[in-house]
Amino acid sequence: MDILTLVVVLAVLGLLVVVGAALALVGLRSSRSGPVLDVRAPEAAQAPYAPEAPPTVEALAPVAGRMARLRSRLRGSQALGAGLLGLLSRERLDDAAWEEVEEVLITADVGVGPTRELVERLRTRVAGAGRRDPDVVRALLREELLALVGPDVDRSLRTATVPDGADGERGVRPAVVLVVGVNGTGKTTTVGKLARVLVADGRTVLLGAADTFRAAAADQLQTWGDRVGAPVVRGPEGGDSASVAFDAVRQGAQGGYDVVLVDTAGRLQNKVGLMDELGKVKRVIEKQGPVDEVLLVLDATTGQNGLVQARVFADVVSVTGIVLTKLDGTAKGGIVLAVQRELGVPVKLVGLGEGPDDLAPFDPEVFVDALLGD
Ligand SMILES: Nc1nc2c(ncn2[C@@H]2O[C@H](COP(=O)(O)OP(=O)(O)OP(=O)(O)O)[C@@H](O)[C@H]2O)c(=O)[nH]1
Ligand SMILES: [Mg+2]
Repeated sequence: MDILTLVVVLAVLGLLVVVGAALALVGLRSSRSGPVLDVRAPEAAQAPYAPEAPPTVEALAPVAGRMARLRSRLRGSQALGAGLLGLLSRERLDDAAWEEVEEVLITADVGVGPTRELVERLRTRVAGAGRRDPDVVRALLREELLALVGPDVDRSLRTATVPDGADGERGVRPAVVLVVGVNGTGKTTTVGKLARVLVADGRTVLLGAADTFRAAAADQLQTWGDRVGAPVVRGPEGGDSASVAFDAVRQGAQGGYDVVLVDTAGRLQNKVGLMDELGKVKRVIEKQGPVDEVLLVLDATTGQNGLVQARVFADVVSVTGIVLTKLDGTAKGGIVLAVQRELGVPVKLVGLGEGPDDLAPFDPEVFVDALLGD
């Protein structure tokens, strides 16, 4: 009898275990089946989202450390560092040797003024140092190059929203960035890359396609906007670029955006009509409030020619920062020194390639180390 009871109890327990396991399995399956079901019924699951689905915004590679890529991309830069160090480590450093140092620097687009200054200071310091082993010379050269680049200059981009002085009630207005430069320097690409960094930083960005010369120009900006999740304000092809810029800034303020980036048409600095038009673009925007940042985009591979452009643009729109693009395609990084000296305006960003993440905040130390082929 007792044994029979035990057998019955065991059988009941066994049954409970089996039923429990089966229930657990079914529960697990059904909880997993949620998303699967959604996928099988796209009409029901996706319909409400589809019309407003944001474009697929690409993930962003970290901005920090991007500048370090310059070392490998500043093609042939080692030649500058090695050339200078070779010269400076010579047994005899006579006038002829110093002239060669000057030549190397000028060939690297450092510019005559900054080169003279650098050589002057180096001569004094090398003479004072007494010994001239490569490490000492290298340290001196690094220090002097860095001093010339300006390690303490404020290179921050004014892209934070700004307290709206005109109407305290409204609180803040978007930061307005105007991007200018000659044809093909990389303006549109820079606007796209910059929008990408800002959006990844949690900022809302509106793009203004004030390059109304070609429909393709606005399309190119639109492609960037779609990639990064920033809407684009466009105008009719051949329309007035100042009014598109004005609209973009107005819509940026009305829509509560953090930043409005305005792309402009490439124009040669010697085309007076086009330069006047650029001045108008800026003045028209300023009817609503100040332009916080005017970025002049210069192609590093154009060397000293870039300086001529820089001067004229600075006269027309008072540039606040320089974006030096295509540094990946030149051995002549010295243009950084020359252009800053020329305009008294810092290089704030550098383009290191055509890819979406190839834009870096300019870092003087990393730059000098890249020049020296550290
Ligand atoms: N290697 C390299 N190419 C770049 C860089 N920045 C831009 N480019 C390329 O330069 C070309 C011109 O770039 P855009 O952004 O269209 O130049 P833009 O100044 O807007 O040209 P316009 O509107 O015609 O005046 C494109 O092929 C870009 O991919 C860079 O930092 N490195
Ligand atoms: Mg363009």
